[in-house]
Amino acid sequence: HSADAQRTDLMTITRFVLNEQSKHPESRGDFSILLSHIVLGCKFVCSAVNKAGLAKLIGLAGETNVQGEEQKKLDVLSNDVFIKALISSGRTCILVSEEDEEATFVEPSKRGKYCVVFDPLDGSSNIDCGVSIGTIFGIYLIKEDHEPTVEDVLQPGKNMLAAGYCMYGSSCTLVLSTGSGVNGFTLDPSLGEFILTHPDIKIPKKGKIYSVNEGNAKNWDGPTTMYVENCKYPKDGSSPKSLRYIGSMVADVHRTLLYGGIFLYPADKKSPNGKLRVLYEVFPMSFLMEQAGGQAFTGNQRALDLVPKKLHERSPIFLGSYEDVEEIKALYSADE
Ligand code: AHM
Ligand code: MG
Repeated sequence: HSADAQRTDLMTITRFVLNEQSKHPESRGDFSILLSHIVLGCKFVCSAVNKAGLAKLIGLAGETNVQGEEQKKLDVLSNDVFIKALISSGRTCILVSEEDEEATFVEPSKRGKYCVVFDPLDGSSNIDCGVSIGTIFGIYLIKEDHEPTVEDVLQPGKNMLAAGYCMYGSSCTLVLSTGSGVNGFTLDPSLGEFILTHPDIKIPKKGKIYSVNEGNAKNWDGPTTMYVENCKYPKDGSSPKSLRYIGSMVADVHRTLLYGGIFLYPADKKSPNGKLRVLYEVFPMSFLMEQAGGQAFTGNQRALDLVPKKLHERSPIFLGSYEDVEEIKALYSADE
């Protein structure tokens, strides 16, 4: 019975978000419109990523096309598509992208109340070998009583209204939270629609996997070193954890969300603030983790409490299952 309902009564992401918004009588559908433009960007990137290998074969990438212009790299192309889709939604005022040094301020005639921070194509070093990559985004609401400034996005992650990512993997999966839990949608290519496939995702309380670039180990600080040592040689007699590291944040976080465990990008001597960017990598993923019942920690505070001072600021990050993050928190507070 319910299987039949699934097949004939399709819960698309648009329908899902409209349902959610109808609980807020003040909502005028603006968020649904914004989201549908983000979804358009994701579908475009998905299609481009799927063709990436082929494009090389038929001579598209890195060559000049008929108009004599150089073909754009996939990350630049993805950025252009997202910027245009977001502006044309008529619902945004400030856009911060990993690809652009400066924030984009939307001209008044096309302006709306949302600020979107995003990494259009994260993990792009994985494109050429066909490994999963993704788009990450976070959404803030601006107070409509002033001209937009960068201060409107230099806000702690807990002020985000929504966050999500889209993973271009063996399937195309969009994971979204609007602040009341986390839901996952899978693109049905034959329909061109994202369908609810992972309702109300909760991360396991504790996991059996740790995920970190261990090649940086010689430069780690004490607590990170001790934590990873504990994963391999647990002192309490429990089994060691497995190591999984793709090097693509969306894929590593997605696995962590579904299977449990911990993802770490710690500080090290060479990168004292880690590698990952606060606004469009650390915050959205931390928002999703908390909404799924996990935690996100920077090494000295709850990640979502951090107040960024610069658009492209970095921070160390430890996120995942509640109990696993508790352990790293204990190591850092013992170290103080
Ligand atoms: P990018 O924004 O230049 O693609 O870098 C971000 C990526 C993340 O997806 C991933 O978690 C991390 O870099 C991996 O870094 P490393 O190769 O140092 O392990
Ligand atoms: Mg990135």
